[in-house]
Amino acid sequence: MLGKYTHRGTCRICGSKNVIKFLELGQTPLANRFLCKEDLTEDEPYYPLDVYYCTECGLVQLLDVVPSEEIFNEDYAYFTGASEPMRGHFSGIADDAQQHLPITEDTLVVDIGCNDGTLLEYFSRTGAGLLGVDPAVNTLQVAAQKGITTIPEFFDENCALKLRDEFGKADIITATNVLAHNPDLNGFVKGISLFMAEKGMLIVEVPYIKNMIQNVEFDSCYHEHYSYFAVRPLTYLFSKYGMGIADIREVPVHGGTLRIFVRRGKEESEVVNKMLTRERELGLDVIGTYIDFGKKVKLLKEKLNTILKELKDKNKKITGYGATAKGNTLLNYCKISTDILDFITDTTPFKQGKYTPGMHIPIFSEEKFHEEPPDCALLLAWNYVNEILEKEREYRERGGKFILPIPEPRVV
Ligand code: DWN
Repeated sequence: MLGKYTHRGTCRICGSKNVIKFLELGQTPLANRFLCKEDLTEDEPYYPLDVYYCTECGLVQLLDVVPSEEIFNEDYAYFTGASEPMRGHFSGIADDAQQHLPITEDTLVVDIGCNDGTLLEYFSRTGAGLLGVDPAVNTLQVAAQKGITTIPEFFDENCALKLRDEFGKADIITATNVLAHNPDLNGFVKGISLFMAEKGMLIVEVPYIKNMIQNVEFDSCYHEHYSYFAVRPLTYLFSKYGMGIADIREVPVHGGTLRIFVRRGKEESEVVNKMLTRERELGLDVIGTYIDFGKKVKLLKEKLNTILKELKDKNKKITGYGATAKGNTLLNYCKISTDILDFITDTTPFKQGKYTPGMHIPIFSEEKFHEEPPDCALLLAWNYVNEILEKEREYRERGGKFILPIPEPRVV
C-alpha cells in the first residue's frame, strides 16, 4: 500500500526548481517502523525513495516527504544509548563544547532531538541547566528518568519562541543528527536564530555527503533523512539567518560526520574555506558525481546478492548483525529476506521480538547470536565495524565470518 506523502518540486533550502534525481531505491517502508507479530498480516505503507541534487545550492535531498509525525512518535525505535560506541562520542562533544565556550551553572544547554538524553548526561557534570527537546515521546521518557527537563515537541520557529519565553535564551544548542530529520530546514535555522543567546553557540552534527559518496553509503538514505549535507549548502543556510560556521571538523561516527560550531555573524573561518575548496576538488558540486554514485549503488546490489547466493548454495547459515534503520534500506533495496537471513540480532530491547519493516526478518537479542552462531553475519551496523569485529573476536576465531556490505561487499 502507498503511504501518505507529499511531493515538493523545489529545493528545501534555496527554493530552486533545478533539482535532479540521481538515485532510485524503489518504494520502501519507513526504516524505523519495526513490526510486532500481529502487524505482519496488515498492509504495510510504502513510500518512494528517490534522491535528488540541487544544482543551485548543492543540497542532496528527498522530495517525497513523509510527514514527520508519521516518523517521530511514541514508537520511535532508535535509542542512542543502545550503541556503546556512541557514549564515548557524546562525551567528546561535551568536552569540545567546553573548549569553545566556558560552561558554568548559569549556562543553559539545550539538546534538540535529545533522544534518550545520552548527550545531555555528559553535560550534567558541568552543572549547567539542561533541556531536552524531542517529539519521540518513548525515547524522551528515558531522558526524563535521568532527571532532564524534557519538552515533547518538534523544534521549529513556534517551538523556539515558546522555549525562549519559558526558559530564556539558550547559550549552547546541540543538534546531533537532527538537521537531516527536519523537512523544514529554513524554519529550523530561523528558530535557532530566535532562541540562541547573542554570544551563544550551536553545535550541529550531520553525516557528511563526502563519505556517503566515497564509501557508497547509499543505505543512509531513508525517509527520516530528508537532507544529506555538504559544507556549501550549510554555509548558505546559516548565512540566510545571520549566522556563520566558526569552526568545523570531521569526526568518524556514522560513517563520517561533520561537527560544526555555528555562531552569530556571517564571517566564515579559514577552515571552512579549505573544506569548500576540497569539496570542489572532489566534484561534490557537479551532478556527474552523483550520477556515478547511483551507478555504483546498482553494482553493489548485484555483488552483494551474488555473495549471499553463493553462501546459500553452500548451505551456509547467515544472520544479520544490528537491526539498523539503514539496514532496512539495504535489505529492502537488495530484496534480502528470510530466505537469506535466518534472523537479525540487536542490543535494543525495543527492537527485540519485532520484525524488520518490509522484509519481516525476526529480531533477537545478542545472546541468540552467541547461542546459535551463524557461519556468516551480514553487518548492517557497518558504522561500528571496528568495535564489532573486536567485540566478536571469539566468534571470528572459531571461524565465523562477517559480510561487510560497503564500500564494496566482501567477506572478512
Ligand atoms: O540518524 C539516525 C542515526 C543516528 O541513528 C537515525 N535516523 C536512526 C539511527 O540510524 P541507525 O539505526 O542506522 O543507527 P546505528 O547507530 O547504526 O544503529 C545501530 C544499531 O545496532 C542499534 O539498533 C544498536 C545495534 N547494535 C548492536 O546490536 N550491537 C549496535 C552495536 C554497536 C552493537 O555492538
